[in-house]
Parts: sequence; C-alpha cells; structure tokens
Amino acid sequence: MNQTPAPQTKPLLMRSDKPRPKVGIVHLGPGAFFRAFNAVYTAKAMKARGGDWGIYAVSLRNPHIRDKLAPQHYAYTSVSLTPDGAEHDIIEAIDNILVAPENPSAVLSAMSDPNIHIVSLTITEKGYCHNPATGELQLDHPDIVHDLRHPKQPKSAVGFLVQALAQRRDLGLSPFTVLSCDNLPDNGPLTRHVVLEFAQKLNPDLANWIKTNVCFPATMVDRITPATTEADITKLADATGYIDSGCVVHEPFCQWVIEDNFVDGKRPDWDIAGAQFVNDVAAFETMKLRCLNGTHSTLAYLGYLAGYETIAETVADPVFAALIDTIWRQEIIPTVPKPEGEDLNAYCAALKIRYLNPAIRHRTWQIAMDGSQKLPQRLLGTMTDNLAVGRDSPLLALAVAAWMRYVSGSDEKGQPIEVKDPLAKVLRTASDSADKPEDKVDTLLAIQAVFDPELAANTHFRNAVIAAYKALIKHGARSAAEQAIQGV
Ligand code: CS2
Repeated sequence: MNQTPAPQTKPLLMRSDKPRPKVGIVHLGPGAFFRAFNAVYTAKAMKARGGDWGIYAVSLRNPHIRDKLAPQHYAYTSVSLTPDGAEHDIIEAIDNILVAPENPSAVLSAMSDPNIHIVSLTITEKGYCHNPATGELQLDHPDIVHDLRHPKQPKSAVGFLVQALAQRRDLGLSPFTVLSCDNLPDNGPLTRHVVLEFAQKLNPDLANWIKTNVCFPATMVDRITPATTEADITKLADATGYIDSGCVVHEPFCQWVIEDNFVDGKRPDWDIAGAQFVNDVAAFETMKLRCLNGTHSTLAYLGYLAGYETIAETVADPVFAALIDTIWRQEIIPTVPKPEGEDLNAYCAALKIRYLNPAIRHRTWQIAMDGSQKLPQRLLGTMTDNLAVGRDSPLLALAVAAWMRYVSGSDEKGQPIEVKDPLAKVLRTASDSADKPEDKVDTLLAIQAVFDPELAANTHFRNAVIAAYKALIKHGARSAAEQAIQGV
C-alpha cells in the first residue's frame, strides 16, 4: 500500500556567515514596517558604504517577533510584491531582538552602550502615550504612571528613552539621536516634547541636559506594508525552498525624508539607499499624512462598511476611486504646501496606482485600527485648515462619520466589528449612550483626546459630520459616497 509521503519539511532560512558589523542602532518596535523599511535602508547603506550600523531591535510588548526570528539568527526576507511577481531580499541588519518586559535592564544597557548613536522608533501612533489632539504627554497613561514611579524598570518608549539618556549622562557619554519613524505630524518635535515633559517630572536637571544635547530629527516614512499572513510565508517557501516566518511583504515603493540633524553628525549613509536628507521635513510630512494616510483611513472605514476586505478592492470600485480623486482635488491638495521637487497632482495619481496593486492585500480592518490616534493628523487637521479659509470638506466629513459608524462596533448588516483602538471602550460607550444620529455624533465629538474642542464646537464641521452620518445610516457607505460626490 502506498505510504502517505511525509510532509515536505523545508529548512529554515539561515543567516549567512558574513562578518557582522558592530551595533550602532537600537530600534524600538520590530514590527513589519520596521523590517520592510528602516532595516532595509540600513542594510543597503551598509552594503554600499560599510559602517557599524547593526541593529538591536527591541519589542516593548511581547516575544512573538523575537521567537520567529531567533531560530534564523534574525535574518529574514523582504518580499517586494508587484502585479507581475515578487522580488526577495534577505536582510541581515538585525543583530539581536530584545524583549523589554523580560529584561528591561538589558534594554537600558544596550541603549547606554557608547557604540549606540541612534535610537529609532516605529511604535505606532499610540506608542508615544500622547494626547492625539494636543500632543501633550498623557500623565495618567498607565505606563507613564508606572514609569514615573519606577524609572529604572520602564514600560513605555518615553520611559526607556529618558532612563537610558539619564544613564548615558551619568556615564559621561554623549546622548544618542532619537529618530521617530511614525506617522505623526512633526514626529521629531512631538517625541522631544513628550520626552521633556516626562524628564521634567523626574529630574529638571536631566530635562535641561536632554533639551540641550539630544537631537530629535523629524522624518517622513512611506512604504505600504500589510501584516504578513501564513499564505505569504507559504508562497515564499514554495518560491525559495526555505521557511521564513519572519518575512515581510510590501510594495516596491518607498520614500524616507529625514531632517539631517544627528548628534555629532553620526548616522548611516541612508541617502546611498535612496533616503533624502533635508533641512525641513514638515511639507513632506503634511503631504504624506494628508494625501496618503488621509485617504487610507477614508477608504478603510468606508470600504470596510461597504464590505470590502482590502484597499485594492475598495479602490477598484469606481465610486470609491472617484471619491478619493475628488477628495484629493477639492479638499486635501488645496491645504498642502508643495514640498520641494514634488508635484501634488502627480503624487496623488501615483498613490491611486499604489492602492490598486492587487498583490498587496492591505486589509481595511488593519488600517482602521487605532483611529482615535490617527484621525487628528490624517483628517481633522485638513478639515480645520479648510474651515479657516471658508472651504467645506463634505467628503472628509463622510470619512469622519464612517469612523464614528465603525467604532459603534456593528457594521451595516448588524454584524459585530472588532474595533482595535486604545479608546475602543470609551468610543463604544459614547456611541451606545445616544440613539439619534446627531446625539451619537455629539457624544463622540466631545472626546477631547480626538477632537479639539474648538473644532468640535464649529457648527459647519458638526453639521457636516451629522449630515454625513445620517446619509451613512440611511443609504449605506457606498451610496452615501456616491451621493456625496455628486453633491460637491
Ligand atoms: C496605514 C499606514 O495602517 C495604516 O494606518 O495608513 O501604515 C500606511 O500603509 C503607511 O503609512 C504607508 O506609508
């Protein structure tokens, strides 16, 4: 009788035996974006120019990524997906992954090593423990409360940064540069602000030292990187013959604009890998946060409510393709100062092509996460700027209304939505506390962590969101979008 063949077990990806560079960077947040972006740029820069820029990655939360990558000595595959196929690059820039909750002292020792010149961050918007509407440190955030009481066993990124800087100061070492690589407006100054607020509470002399000596350059980061799925891992194994559960999949496009402001000028030659060093990142950040992330969130909430699984599927629907075209033209581009060398209409046209890449299965549900931390810089700032010049934003109001519908926790078929957001309970309670659409909108507008009170009180803004919410309830996401476009 034929024996059932043993399942083909493929070998794990194994790191090469190339000599490793010394470690020069500690990176907080070893998630998919970091592995598809920062580590790829750094690997390319070292390949071209050398340099001791190996990376200690640090997870502030759990061992999952470390456990996936440790067996393959922290090498992994960067998979660039186009409609015509995939390109694979094996990345060996990560030297080790530390798990902070297991041993916070080991993380602080790494950050205090004199060879470490940069601490970079991809910790998502919620990782900064700030108030998204104001940028102030949330002093009542559980991790901040803990870290102010136990500064030598920190839990938060801010706590680790301040304690490590304190240790370097006590050792007579230069500080490291703090490089935020998250989708926040003025991410460098914002990080500086929350770090100084925290340090001031602990030790004003330390706060002054940080203020005087530490660089917090701003950056704009861009590469669409969906969460890796089992199917991605299987496809890679079929194509390469090895198993790599730490692989990342992403689009070919990437853009990194960095303020060239580093302690003692010490940084990798990321420009040889395509990064742009500039004096002022602000216009690039505004362009990207509003044109890309603003329409991403718009498509995420409306697309999810309309029943679409991915961004590509949503934009393949002519109604939503027309929606983002109209939003760019009439509500976003007029508020964006043109960065040097950029053509905003061409930039947005290229965004649409990027969104339509069918090889990138970027889930609307994934982008819908943490909306309370994203709306201010992606949608509300644009609407505020439009109000200031008397321009209405009915289509962005529909995006805000769709977020409000989404956080109610049930979709258009009455099915539950798994709302992932630090404020999920607060948002659900607010939504459930009212029945009439205008009352639901008002209870959500009253949440000052998301909505600046002045904006929430603006009748043009409030009436536009109420009208959009009522249209959503009456007609559903797709028809409401169709009617909204016709109405502008
Ligand atoms: C997305 C971003 O998940 C999200 O919120 O909008 O991760 C987006 O894919 C990147 O900013 C693209 O550069």
